[in-house]
Amino acid sequence: MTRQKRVAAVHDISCLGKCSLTVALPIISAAGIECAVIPTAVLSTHTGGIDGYTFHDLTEQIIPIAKHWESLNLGFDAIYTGYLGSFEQLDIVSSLFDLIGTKDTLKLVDPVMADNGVLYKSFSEDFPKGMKKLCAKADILIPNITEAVLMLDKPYQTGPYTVNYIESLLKELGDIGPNQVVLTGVHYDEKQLGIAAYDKNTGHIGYYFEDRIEGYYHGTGDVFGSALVAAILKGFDLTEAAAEAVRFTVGSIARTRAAGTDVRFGVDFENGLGELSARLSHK
Ligand code: PXL
Repeated sequence: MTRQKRVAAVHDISCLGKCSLTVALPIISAAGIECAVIPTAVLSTHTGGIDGYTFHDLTEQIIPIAKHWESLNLGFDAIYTGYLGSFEQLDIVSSLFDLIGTKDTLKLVDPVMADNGVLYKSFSEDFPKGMKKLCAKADILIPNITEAVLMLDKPYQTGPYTVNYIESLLKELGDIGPNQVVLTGVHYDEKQLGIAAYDKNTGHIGYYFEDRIEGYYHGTGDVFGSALVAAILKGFDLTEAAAEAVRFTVGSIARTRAAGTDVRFGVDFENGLGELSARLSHK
């Protein structure tokens, strides 16, 4: 049997609301991959549409945790970063890549900071510029369209988009540094929504779409990103991995819609974990 893969996931813990570490851990684990965690902050809930949340920054814990891990000589197949708790964490996470990563460690950066044209309220206006610097060190970048345009200093446009617009965004994101980019929220008509996956080395751009389900479902970016990380580590190529992650995310949204629960508290991804695990084990 080959050695079990190990990921370090660097996100906040929103204690309730199903996003960041509380989805990364179960999804990556369901694929048979060890998920070690570095919590960037502890919040009572996420910050999207829920008032009164608590927030405890954990910036000063990151390097001590990483140094302890470094002393244990374990090795990480991937480092997966998401929501960061402060501007200072951008540089700290960048040095974390060097502390616990090697040249063989895949660095996946989801530049979690905005959606639907709006920066999340916990971030200052200069956060996207700092995030762009961190993204320069990523192997795989996973932005949504809002995050992409914020980092490229372009105005936000609502869709449907043109092929030319999406493909030039992908190339400009590749120019920041990563070898591969998966852009979410891509749509060329009102009916379907999906991803575009760009490989800078081959120039190949792959697509995957599913029928759009109306409404805004919280935490789906993290559900998607975690499933993508799992599929990549299971050996799926970039577009195949992103397609698996879209299927899993859309399934989670469909169950939530059918249940009619409050969308602020996350999607029912749990009931798709068995199927995800089975699909990813076929590789
Ligand atoms: O799902 C992204 C996310 C993660 N963590 C926190 C958030 C959000 C989005 O709002 O508020 C704390």
